[in-house]
Amino acid sequence: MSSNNLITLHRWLLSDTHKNMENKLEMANLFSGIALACKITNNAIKRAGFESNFGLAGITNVHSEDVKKLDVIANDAFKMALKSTREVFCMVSEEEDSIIPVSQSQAGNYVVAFDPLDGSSNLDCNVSVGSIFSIWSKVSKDGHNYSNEDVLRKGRDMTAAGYALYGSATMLVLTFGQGVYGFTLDNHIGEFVLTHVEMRIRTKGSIYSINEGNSIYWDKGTQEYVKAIKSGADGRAPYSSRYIGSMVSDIHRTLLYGGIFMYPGDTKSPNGKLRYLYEVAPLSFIMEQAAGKATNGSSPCLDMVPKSIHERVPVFMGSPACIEELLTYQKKFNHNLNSPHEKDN
Ligand code: AFP
Repeated sequence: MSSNNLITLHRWLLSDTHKNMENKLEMANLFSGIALACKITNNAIKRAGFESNFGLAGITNVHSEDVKKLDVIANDAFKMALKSTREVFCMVSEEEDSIIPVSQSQAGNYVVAFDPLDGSSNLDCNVSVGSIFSIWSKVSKDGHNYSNEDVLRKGRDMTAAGYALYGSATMLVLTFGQGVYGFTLDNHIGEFVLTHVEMRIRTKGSIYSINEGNSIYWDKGTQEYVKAIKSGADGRAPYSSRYIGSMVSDIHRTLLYGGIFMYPGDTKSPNGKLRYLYEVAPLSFIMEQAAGKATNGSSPCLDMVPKSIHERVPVFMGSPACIEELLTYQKKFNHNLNSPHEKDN
């Protein structure tokens, strides 16, 4: 290791970097739980081939998707590690139908929504996957009883958010609303170490990321925008296409190299595929904190309030100039469409 300024996640959380951060100790504790869950998940993924943990668990989840064995392991790891911090009031997981309670003796002040293993259809072929989480302060004043009000939250009211990327290296990228920081897991010492300080996305980029297999179903604005950027309209060089199909990986690349990630609504799925509380909202928070933009096509994603815990929303995020240009196409060609959020989920 060459750095002479070795800062672990734990030391960074307790440092003076975030002078205005309220409840620093609670956050440090909560993040030690998240880091633990990410390390357990990382280890399970890397060892899956030896421990027969690739493949299906034999059940489907609330979204009617086949659950993988590793989905179950990651979900259990997040629930256990978060509960044991005693900072969590209640949780929402991509893998579970309803709000997950925390017993009164273990309960704290924060609501955590997470996708324990996002992109899990990529697992069996060793393509990068991730975990995503968002954290809000609880709203309920009524002792231990949580309500929908605690979890159906506006993205902009988030306290913190982040993701783990299980790629060629494992990273934890997070924000408390004071910039974006990235930590890389040093497997030799088992610690996340600060490697990316104040991450910022490029103003412009020339990579687009979208599942083009759905292009015949897209709205006209998205179709015309993608046609323009890939054909070199207005004299520019055509954009490159990159799509992994794991949101964390596609967003991480977009954050580092610039460009645009899109999962629009379409005629098959009017609100797209991605879920607000534990995919779109936390990654929008990261994107805005890195000086990027995230929109549902008509308003910033962070200004939305979901109506249900697994609500899906269309999303376009990335370099600000790319998002601005996309919005001009949306405005020009989609003038007859309702706001995507208004459509039935
Ligand atoms: P899985 O967890 O089922 O692999 O879904 C991954 C995901 O939710 C998100 O990570 C991707 O960006 C998106 O779905 C990919 O969806 P398509 O396969 O429809 O392109």
